[in-house]
Amino acid sequence: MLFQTPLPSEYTTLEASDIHARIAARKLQLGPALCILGHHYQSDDVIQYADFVGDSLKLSQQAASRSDARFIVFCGVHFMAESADILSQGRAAVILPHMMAGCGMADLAQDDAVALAIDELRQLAGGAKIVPITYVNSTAAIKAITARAGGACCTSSNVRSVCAWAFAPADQGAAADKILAVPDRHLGMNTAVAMGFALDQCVLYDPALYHGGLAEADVRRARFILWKGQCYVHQRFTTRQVQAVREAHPGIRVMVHPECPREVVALADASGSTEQIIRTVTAAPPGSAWAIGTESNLVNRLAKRLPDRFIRTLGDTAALCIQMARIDPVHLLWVLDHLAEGKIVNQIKVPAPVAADARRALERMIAITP
Ligand code: CIZ
Ligand code: SF4
Repeated sequence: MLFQTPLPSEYTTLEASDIHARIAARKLQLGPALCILGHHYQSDDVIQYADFVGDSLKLSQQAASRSDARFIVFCGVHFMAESADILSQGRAAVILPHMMAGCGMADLAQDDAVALAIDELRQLAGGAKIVPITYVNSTAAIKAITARAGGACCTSSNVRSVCAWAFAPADQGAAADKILAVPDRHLGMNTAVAMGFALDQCVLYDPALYHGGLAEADVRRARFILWKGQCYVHQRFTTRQVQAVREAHPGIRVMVHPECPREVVALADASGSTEQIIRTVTAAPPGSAWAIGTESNLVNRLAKRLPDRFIRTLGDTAALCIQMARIDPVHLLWVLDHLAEGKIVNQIKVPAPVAADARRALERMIAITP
């Protein structure tokens, strides 16, 4: 976790209305040189200032296409700002308003541990080809390792196409015998099941254990080797909640994110990435009812935007990502004030050799995406 300089007291004592007025003034002053990106999991307090709202890939592509922007302020988490920096190739300075906005899941995979896992698994696999497929929720260093090992990145929208590419023969894909899915075991498992693989063709690699806790026979049997990582926000959704919401609201449709456990995805009516959830519920008829298993800021915003539908979160308590919540208006103001004075604080800059390889893993994914 990176260190965030505590804000001076002149910031921490500001009233919300002053913060709002000052951010609005800074946006006007900085004009087209400034581009503020807001991830779907950010609160409305922050989203109101975003020039673009989207998932991490869409936002990074937006960052890459804005040739007039010199400063990209990324209201999201660290790995997203890294991807924006990698894809914008030095055209703009990418800034994260709070340096401790990490990702609980990305933190569960360290680059040296992933490199070691690839070596170990290749030894245990007895000549079978293992290709890493890395969820974008990971450090740039792991994306770079992925490219060097012949793999690609994926998002929750395109994971199936990327895994199909991995298994395709060498003239169309990576000719993998096995995929190492990093770092989200649930996304990996849900994808394997959706592609028709059996549960016993999926094994868990625990980086805390020797050889990931796997014997040679486990690796030989497996088609999907799942890194033992997960998102605490999505992991908490349960099949009991799906049953309870159906009892309370007969006819309600349940849609969950594929970072949720397999049993929950299996019981839900549908699953999909943030963009797919928004698209599905927006296209649904007025009067329809939805229980959504993902971060609550997205669900609450969708409910506000579509008042003619009944939309609620799955479960009785809010599912909040505390790392996302570290980005707040006062930290946004603090970075904008510095920019207005010609100073850049909290810049996210991926070292050039890492960025070049990580870009290959991201570009491979973009080329595969239908
Ligand atoms: O890639 C993203 O933005 C995340 C974290 C989730 C999603 O489903 O879009
Ligand atoms: Fe990471 Fe989960 Fe937060 Fe997404 S919701 S940024 S996966 S901790």
